[in-house]
Amino acid sequence: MADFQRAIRERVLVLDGAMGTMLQERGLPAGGCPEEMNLDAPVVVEGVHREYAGAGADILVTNTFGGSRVKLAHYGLEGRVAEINARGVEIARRAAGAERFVAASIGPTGRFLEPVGDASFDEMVEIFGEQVAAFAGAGADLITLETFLDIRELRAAVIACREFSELPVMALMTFDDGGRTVLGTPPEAAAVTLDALQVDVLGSNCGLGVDGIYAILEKMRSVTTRPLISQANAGLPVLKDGQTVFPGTPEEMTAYHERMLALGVRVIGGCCGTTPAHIRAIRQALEGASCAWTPPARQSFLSSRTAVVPIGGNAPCVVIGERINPTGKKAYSQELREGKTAYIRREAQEQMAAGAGLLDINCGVPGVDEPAALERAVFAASGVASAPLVLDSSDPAALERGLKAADGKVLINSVSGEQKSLAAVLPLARKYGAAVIGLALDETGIPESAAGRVAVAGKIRDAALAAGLPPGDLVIDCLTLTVSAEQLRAMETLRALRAVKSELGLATVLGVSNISFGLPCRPVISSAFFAMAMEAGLDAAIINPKEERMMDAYRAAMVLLAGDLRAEEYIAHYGGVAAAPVAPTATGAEVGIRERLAAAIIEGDKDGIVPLVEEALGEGLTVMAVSNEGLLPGLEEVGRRFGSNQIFLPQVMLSAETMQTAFARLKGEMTGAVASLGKILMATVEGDIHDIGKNIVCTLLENHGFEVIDLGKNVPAQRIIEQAKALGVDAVGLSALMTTTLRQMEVTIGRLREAGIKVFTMVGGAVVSQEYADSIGADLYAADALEAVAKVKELFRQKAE
Ligand code: B12
Repeated sequence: MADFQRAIRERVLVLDGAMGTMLQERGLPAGGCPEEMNLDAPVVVEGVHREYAGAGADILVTNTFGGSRVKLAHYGLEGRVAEINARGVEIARRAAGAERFVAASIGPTGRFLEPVGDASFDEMVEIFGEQVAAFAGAGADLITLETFLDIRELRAAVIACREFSELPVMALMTFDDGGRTVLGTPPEAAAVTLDALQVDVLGSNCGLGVDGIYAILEKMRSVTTRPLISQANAGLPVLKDGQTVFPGTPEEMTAYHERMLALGVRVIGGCCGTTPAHIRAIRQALEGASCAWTPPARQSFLSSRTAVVPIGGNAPCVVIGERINPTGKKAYSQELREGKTAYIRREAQEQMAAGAGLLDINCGVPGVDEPAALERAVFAASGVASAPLVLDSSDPAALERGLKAADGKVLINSVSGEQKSLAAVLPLARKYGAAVIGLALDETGIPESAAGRVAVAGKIRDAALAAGLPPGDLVIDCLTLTVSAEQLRAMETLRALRAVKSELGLATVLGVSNISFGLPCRPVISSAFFAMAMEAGLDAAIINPKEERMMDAYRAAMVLLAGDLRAEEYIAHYGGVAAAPVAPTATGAEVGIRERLAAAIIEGDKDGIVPLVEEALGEGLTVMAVSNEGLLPGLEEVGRRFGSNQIFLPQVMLSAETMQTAFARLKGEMTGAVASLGKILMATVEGDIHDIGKNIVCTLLENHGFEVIDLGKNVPAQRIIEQAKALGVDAVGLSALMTTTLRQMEVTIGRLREAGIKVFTMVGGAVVSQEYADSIGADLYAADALEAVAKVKELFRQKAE
């Protein structure tokens, strides 16, 4: 184990190339299970490893990428996880001998985590843990987590590696040519999160050629000091005579070598399309190259799934929005009791719009299950806001649940100098890769003098270092006392703050507004204190960013302290206006019900949508008005934001589920006619999982007296033919939403004809047009559900005549 860590410090290691394509060339049938060959054809797998060893690879990667029980279940092999993964390590070890490293590979499961999917974080850790335990038992040297798209799934995999082994870990994500993972994570956010989990090497594989991977690693390097890994494809795949071909030559793989080495890339290998020839070229290019590298200076960051925020060090002071806290907020407290999240989502967005860089989340209300509430709150806030989160709780169980729910590196609020607190909170920060706020108080209370508070801060720092946290991830709160009660001691806080920075070199945070408690016009005092604290070096301020005076002080101090270079933010905010007030945000009562329905779809407010639909119906809106004037415009906006990269797949999925929930409720309002006008089979075609539009068409057809059999989504042509025949339907309706799945309509209609099944065929979906419908011989096309009903009725009427 120590060997690998020493080796990457001393030299640059060559990792091997693609496995799957090599196995296919050696007899793995298309659609076969590569990992099963560890049992059935170990000699073939070993042969591939030997070729890579012969080409000069220092690290051989096991044939276990799809070895989780979720992936193996596709082949009925879920009961053989331990065996398949252990064999994978043993085979690689035979080829590697003692002088090469064996890296045991884990890929994603393909399942989505809650709240988008149904897998829990703990379940994911357990699934990956099965593979990890097998690797450790079989003598792997390290684990490589590859091709991950979801940063939270990767967090679970890293934690499984730590829980079930002591092996070093490399963690790699796959980015598309827009520079983000499919789930919206940019390289910087991935790197901050993985760095905090203290993986040994991090980087990127697959998806891009060597130039694209270099650009990704450059971004990662801007936020991490850890060794990097590059595992590029052999160029970007192209279709040639119906076959996928990787055009990158072995020489092209080495084009970025010098720059890679200068960047601190310590492991270089290949992904899809690379062969032993590519690995040999990489090895040769490294001969004689200077492999010396000194890690850059460390700056601390926090991250969400889509963004990073620097904290401490050279970074400007960041605002932590304090409004998601039930203290003194009846409406939010009530929501927490009812398990709702509308307040959290609204405040998350409004505070960010007002200038918060981080969002504090507190769910502590008596009688509320705080761990469950914090998890819900993290999901809700992460769904609508890109700001990294500050988990605010004194209950370690709640903190742990929130840490599992978070996508990135959060800030824990807080640990104190009390032994019990240090013992409970610091291990959580280390395990889940979080930074921590340390309160300068201990068993004896808040020390009166600045020196006393600095001493407690020192104690917390020592405990954090002993727990394995980097000092940059500790942010000390010197505690704001109330000036009206202890006027002579107010400045003691700022003296402590300066000393914590200069003597201990730690970052600082303050709950600023406490200074003015008990005085009239509190923002006058609070904002002055805020500016003074910023001058003393404050790194983060917990405030209400919707309080104008506080943000005025913040923006002004940022200019004066050169945190806002060229006063850009200041000018953008105040330019042209003497002092532009923050527009009061519209409350629920001021916005029309149609807009609120649309907003609920955009935000993915699954809990809130049914009461809103009911409110709309109560106001006298028809079912069609709720749908066409409220819900659908919301979904259209979701589509626009998705198309322009403002939101990403998890948010679209939440919006889609919210839409389905709304329609399930609306369905209850429609009382269908009794007699059946005809029998219609509906399906979304194979390869396409969009079914919202098809479901609406089904509901309206039923409501207008048709008997509808809904086969669901992603339905193969064969099943549609079988069911149409077996059920003796009058019509078959097909839906498709993607250009890539359109052709399945033609295939299905062609097969219906070949099978001699005489039914009306109808087609629809955003990409379908009348022209296309005509070209494939469909009997009917409709642009929306209402038109579909009208046209189907007309068609059936003509048939009856
Ligand atoms: C919601 C959504 C999703 C949800 C779907 C959830 C669900 N249960 O349906 C999720 C998140 C799962 C999703 C996934 C993906 N999506 Co999507 N998604 C959308 C989105 C935002 C809205 C689609 C929608 O529901 N519209 C509202 C409904 C009511 O409209 P409609 O389906 O057209 O239906 C109406 C009519 O067409 C008609 N109609 C529909 N069917 C039928 C059938 C018949 C017989 C008749 C007569 C009429 C009819 O009546 C309906 C009601 O009025 C669109 C963007 C957009 N603006 O369309 C992208 C969009 C369709 N998705 C897209 C993509 C690329 C994907 C993914 C590949 C993303 C990815 N990178 O992984 C995956 C696809 C996975 C797969 N294999 O299918 C692209 C497709 C691009 C293209 N032209 O090929 C779009 C256009 C977004 C974009 N701009 O890039 N997506």
